[in-house]
Amino acid sequence: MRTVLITGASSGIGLACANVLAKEGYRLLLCARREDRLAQLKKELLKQYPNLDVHTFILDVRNREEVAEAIANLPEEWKNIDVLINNAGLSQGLDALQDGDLDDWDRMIDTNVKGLLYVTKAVTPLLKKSTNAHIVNIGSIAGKEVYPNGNVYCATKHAVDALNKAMRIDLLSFGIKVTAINPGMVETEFSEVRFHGDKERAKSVYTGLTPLSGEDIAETIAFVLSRPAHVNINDLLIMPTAQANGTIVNRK
Ligand code: NDP
Ligand code: 8X3
Repeated sequence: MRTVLITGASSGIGLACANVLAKEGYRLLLCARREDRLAQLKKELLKQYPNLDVHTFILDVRNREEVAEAIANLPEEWKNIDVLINNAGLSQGLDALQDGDLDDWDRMIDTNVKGLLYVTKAVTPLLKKSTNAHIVNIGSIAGKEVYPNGNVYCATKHAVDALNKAMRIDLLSFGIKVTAINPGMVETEFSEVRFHGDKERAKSVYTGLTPLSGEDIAETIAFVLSRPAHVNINDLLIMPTAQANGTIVNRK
């Protein structure tokens, strides 16, 4: 039975991955900053899958000491990680570069780039021991294109794109698979976080179209993880049918 560590499991894509991979029979290591959300998720998962092996812990991926300690202090039976899903991430603000907020920039760079690196560095020694190791990095269409006012968020996701390629090179000799999943619009808490809690503005992002759901992405990840040992899917770009690219959307 494979063990998967999912960062940012308290919401959206990460939470959907927890649900889908629980159904697939994985052992789940789930982390995020919001303890109450993780506790609730664990309760719901165990209600649905009473035999599920699940362990949750609080983690702010921006804190390098916290990341190293959290992984080092995992209970012994949770140190056999096979799959890492680098999902924790966020966008903050949607302003022209000259109007951008420096704190928003720091939060995005610290979470999406540095956090992903800290977690990967801490978990890699455990992945090296697995005979079936896989890292899935959640990038974005924003890592493939730059759209108006996307500036720093796009830069962080371009960095994820580069790191995904770098990991595939550097970890090749250990047999660790590395996959980038790059979604377009997925309706999660993402836009609410981007717009600093403005629910109306967040909702308007998805008006007049059917966006992707967290489950759509989670099911794709389950497929990627289920390929035979000799097959790796390097990079996937997944969009709602109504979205052509980062800027062109067909709203009805
Ligand atoms: P959500 O806001 O619903 O979920 C984000 C998750 O990341 C939450 O569980 C949050 O948990 C966690 N997180 C944020 N900051 C930190 C931190 N410092 N330390 C640990 N965990 C953190 O958004 P999504 O599910 O949509 O986002 C997941 C990933 O998907 C992100 O990397 C995002 O960039 C990417 N993505 C999203 C798209 C979309 O349209 N929604 C499209 C393309 C990519 P908590 O707050 O409890 O810490
Ligand atoms: C999230 C999707 O289009 O806002 O990465 O960049 S988008």
